[in-house]
Amino acid sequence: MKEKIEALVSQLEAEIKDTNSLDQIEAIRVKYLGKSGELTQMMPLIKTLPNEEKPTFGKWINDAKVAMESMITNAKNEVLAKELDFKLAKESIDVTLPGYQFKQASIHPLSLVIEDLEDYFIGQGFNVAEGPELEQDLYNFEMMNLAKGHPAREMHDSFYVTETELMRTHTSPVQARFMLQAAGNPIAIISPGKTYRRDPDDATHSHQFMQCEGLVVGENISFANLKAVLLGMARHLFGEAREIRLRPSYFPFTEPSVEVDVMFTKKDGSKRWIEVLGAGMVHPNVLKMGGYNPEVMNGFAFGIGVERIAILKYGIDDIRNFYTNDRRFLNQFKGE
Ligand code: FA5
Repeated sequence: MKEKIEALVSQLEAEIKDTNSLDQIEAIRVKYLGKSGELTQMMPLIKTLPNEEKPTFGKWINDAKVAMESMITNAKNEVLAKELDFKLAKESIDVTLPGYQFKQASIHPLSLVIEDLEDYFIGQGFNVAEGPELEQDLYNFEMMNLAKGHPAREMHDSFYVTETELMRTHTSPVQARFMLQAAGNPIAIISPGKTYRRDPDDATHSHQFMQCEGLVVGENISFANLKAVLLGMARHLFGEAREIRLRPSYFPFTEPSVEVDVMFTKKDGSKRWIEVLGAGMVHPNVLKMGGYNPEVMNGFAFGIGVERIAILKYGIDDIRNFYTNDRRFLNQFKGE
């Protein structure tokens, strides 16, 4: 009996030597120690033996079981160690390989224009202010001298979100917000940001575009001051010899109002005026609603179409290029 038990242990030892997977080891465990395993099947024999032989037989069986389990555990550990070595060898880093070339991104042309505008206006003593894109009718229209039912509201076809809130149709509401915040003190701010109108999308119009608002409030501000600031801006953006032209226009929040054209020379050498912004002297009603006495304080304001500037500066023929994230388009602005 003892020989038979020892033979089973030797048999398991021989079989387990050649294994190289956990599945094979498990199959061997089942073969010897499973419910109907070869060693397990010998255990009931104990009942058939005389009482004095039972302890010895029990010890043989138990020693064999312990030996088999220990061989199985060792074999499993060896396989796991081999698998780990294999994985580590596969994952090792070859430091002699060339490094990964990171693609350099470029700054978006609209951001370039905004940075350029900020450079100029901060140099002139302006601060940069911000306002929300989801705006109240109160700031977008009413405090801009466009009471409900004002016909000029038609010029801004709007995205209303609730009865009283809309996606701002221009950056001018920042004027109203900032006047209230400044509480009667002088102001010189610009405010670039996104604006939204229910305009059809085509080569020159988008339902979402960008503007840069400007507002100056103080004592004895003149139209000549407005013109000087805008001429300086055009020369900063487009070059020293650049001329601008002010054309009479109408905005409910400025009086008098102008549209400003910049002179451009086409490729064939011919020159033409191109409109880039609206501007004017702040309307007395707007000053009053903002908490200023128009007899004492006055000011000027302007609203620049950022895409319009980028189109002119970089010679772009379709406004939709700014929003479609085509890397062939965007890569052209590397290093600008
Ligand atoms: C205004 O929005 C005024 N708030 C500007 C202003 C501010 C005047 C302060 C006086 C004082 P206007 O609707 O003209 O004005 O828009 C200004 C500029 O935004 C335009 O010159 C144009 O360049 C740009 N713009 C208007 N609509 C669109 C559009 N759908 N897509 C792209 N650009 C647009």
